[in-house]
Amino acid sequence: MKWRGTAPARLLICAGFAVAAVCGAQTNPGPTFPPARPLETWVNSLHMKFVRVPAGEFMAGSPDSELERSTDETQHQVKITKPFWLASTHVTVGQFAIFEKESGYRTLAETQSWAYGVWNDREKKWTKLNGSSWKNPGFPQRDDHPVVCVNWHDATAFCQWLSAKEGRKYRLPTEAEWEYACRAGGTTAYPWGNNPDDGKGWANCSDRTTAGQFSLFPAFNWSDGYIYTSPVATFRPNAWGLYDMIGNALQWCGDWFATYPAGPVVDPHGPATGKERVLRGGSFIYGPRHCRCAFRGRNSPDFENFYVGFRVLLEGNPGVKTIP
Ligand SMILES: [Ca+2]
Repeated sequence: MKWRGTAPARLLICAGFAVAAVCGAQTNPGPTFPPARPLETWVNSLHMKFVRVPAGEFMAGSPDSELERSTDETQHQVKITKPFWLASTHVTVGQFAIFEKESGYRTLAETQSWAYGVWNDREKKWTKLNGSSWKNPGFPQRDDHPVVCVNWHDATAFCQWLSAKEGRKYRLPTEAEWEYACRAGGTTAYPWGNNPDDGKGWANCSDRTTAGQFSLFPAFNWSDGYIYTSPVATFRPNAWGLYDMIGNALQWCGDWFATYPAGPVVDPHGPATGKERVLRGGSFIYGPRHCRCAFRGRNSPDFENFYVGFRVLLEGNPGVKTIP
């Protein structure tokens, strides 16, 4: 996404490989909650759990009254005509490792030996962090953490590989599908309501745990116990049983970014061409503004950073295989 704001020197230190030593290890994961009653679920060959999301309608974007809203969030009605299956969590480090091992694929960060990871405050953009990739994002990760430092092409390649492997059609969700699933029938700014102070236990965002670490933007006024990524499904799921729709790592969507329409739309999937792909869901370095359900991030499809990951969507019926 694009950054607007100032970055203290502390952030730049923590973006480097000395992160763990400088900033300390992960701390207490915080409270746990029983999962919300899920809809119909299914598990694939990588042990990825999917939730069946029903067709329906919702209001995308944010009302003018929403605090911290951006002007690109024009509220409009969206109709989703077909049910789909959405992974209940991000793609994890362990799942991405299987992908690379079986396919031989290598991410752009690996082949070029760097990812974006150092914020240049003078030029207001991310710059190279040499040696950074999903295998070494600059902080400790386990196999059950969301994979990061993957760009849009890497995420799409994962979907294509998994589709061929299983004979099913996996892809990135559209921006509309993502927001529909994030809201899960709700209309509030956050999955927990409209008050950012009520989010404790719901998400891994920039919080009191990260105070002094990631302060490009104001942090939430609670502690979630994690400075960097957390194991997927650590925090409370939304009403449809989906974890980390807000927080942990940003999620690539399939669409090119474009201005929202003012009127109702059916199954929108973005323009045919563009310069930036959509990123949704906030991350562990974001505070109240960027962790709203309606917030729209975006960046070049070649962009990879230590707070960017993805989750996948399965089209159709998982019991019906397609011809590879
Ligand atoms: Ca956090």
